[in-house]
Amino acid sequence: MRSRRSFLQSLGLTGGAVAAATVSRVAMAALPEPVFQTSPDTMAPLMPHSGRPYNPVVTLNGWTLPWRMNNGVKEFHLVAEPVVREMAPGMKAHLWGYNGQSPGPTIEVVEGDRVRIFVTNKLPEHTTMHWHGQRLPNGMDGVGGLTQAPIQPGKTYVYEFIARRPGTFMYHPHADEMTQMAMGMMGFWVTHPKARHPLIDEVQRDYCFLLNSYDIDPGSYTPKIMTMLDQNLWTWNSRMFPGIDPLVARQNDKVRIRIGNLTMTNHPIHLHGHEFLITGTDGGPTPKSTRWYEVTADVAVGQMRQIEFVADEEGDWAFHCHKSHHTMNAMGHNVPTMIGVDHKDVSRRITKLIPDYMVMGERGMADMSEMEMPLPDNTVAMMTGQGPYGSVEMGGMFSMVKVRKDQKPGDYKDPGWFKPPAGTVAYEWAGPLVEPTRSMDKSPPPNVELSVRKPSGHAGH
Ligand SMILES: [Cu+2]
Repeated sequence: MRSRRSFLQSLGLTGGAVAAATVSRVAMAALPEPVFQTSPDTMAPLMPHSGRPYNPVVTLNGWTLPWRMNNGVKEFHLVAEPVVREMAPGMKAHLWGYNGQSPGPTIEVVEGDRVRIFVTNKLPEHTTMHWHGQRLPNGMDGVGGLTQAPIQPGKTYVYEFIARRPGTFMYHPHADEMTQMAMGMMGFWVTHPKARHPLIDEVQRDYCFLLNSYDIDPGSYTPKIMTMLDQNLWTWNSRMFPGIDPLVARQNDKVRIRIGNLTMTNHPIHLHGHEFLITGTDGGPTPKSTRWYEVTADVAVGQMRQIEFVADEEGDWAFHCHKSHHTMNAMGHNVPTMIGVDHKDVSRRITKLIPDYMVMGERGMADMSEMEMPLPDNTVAMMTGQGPYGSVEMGGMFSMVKVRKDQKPGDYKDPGWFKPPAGTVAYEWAGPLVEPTRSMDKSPPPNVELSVRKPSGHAGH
């Protein structure tokens, strides 16, 4: 993770250039210069330099789009274009996104802001932009054919509306949606409250990310867009474990995590070690009377959930989708279950023909993460990620909430592995083992034989 300073340097925005008010009047009449990002790192929060103040969010493995003020209007420039996204070290995907990345940059505004967004289409086909969850004039809703003509390649459209409701939203195309969302076109939108809000608490850490999924064969780069449910890559902001940064907190920080789902299935997002409240959806803050504690929040397709908790337990707490197939990277489907199958004899015979033949899965699949099996180019092992005690055997939608006493306020750097106090880690029993006692051992059951009645009516033998 890089500092905000190096982020701005990389954007050429340090010094006076960051003060958008200095842009000349001629430039004001032109399109705002689009800002691009090439790094998949989590960027430090973008402190507002103009307009109403707010506490910015941190986009997991992402960034917030800078804006300029133009006569009191907040102006952004999104460019829809093909991008290369590193999904994890060792794997790059050829996606479609915005301003150099998939997902596109997060847009942060304040309740009551008048917002003008320029959308330039550099894709080979038409697109539109839908502002999911927003109250806006019907003609700004971005549904191709229904509320506007599609944006043809090379053209720029202007969307303008007032951000009326504070909350957690997203943006995505509403034109050839199946293709464009399967290719990674989406982004996050946060509207901050303009004043203290009875249902929106102040937090010290405010994270956001989108759930997305892809079907990219190992060794290839472009998603198979026709896949409906059997995607092989389950990602947060187009990143998969071990490529997803940890969510870092100082002990006793109040933490908010905003999650939106643009995949084709639901994701029960589970946090270890803490209970949280669901404080908001894309419909806005939830009434207090509807909140109860959970450790898993199911985020259905097209939904957003905003969870909040006090990070009062130190440690490296797993944070992941609870569908166990979604915490894995690309794997072969249609693999038979081999647990309990003795393939010694058959493998001896196969090895005579194929010397490199490997027996897999007869003790479960954990061996997969230990095997140094050669992988094809451009893929990531199915179960991987080294922890302090060995392989974490995870992939896909998995990360950690790292809570530390000595994490500085506003410091989002990965603090490394948790060093637990002595005597607080599960350990191996070193004493004698006892034979298991079962109630049936004392009085063996009578010798029961199954009497099978065949359909013909005759008793079987
Ligand atoms: Cu999932």
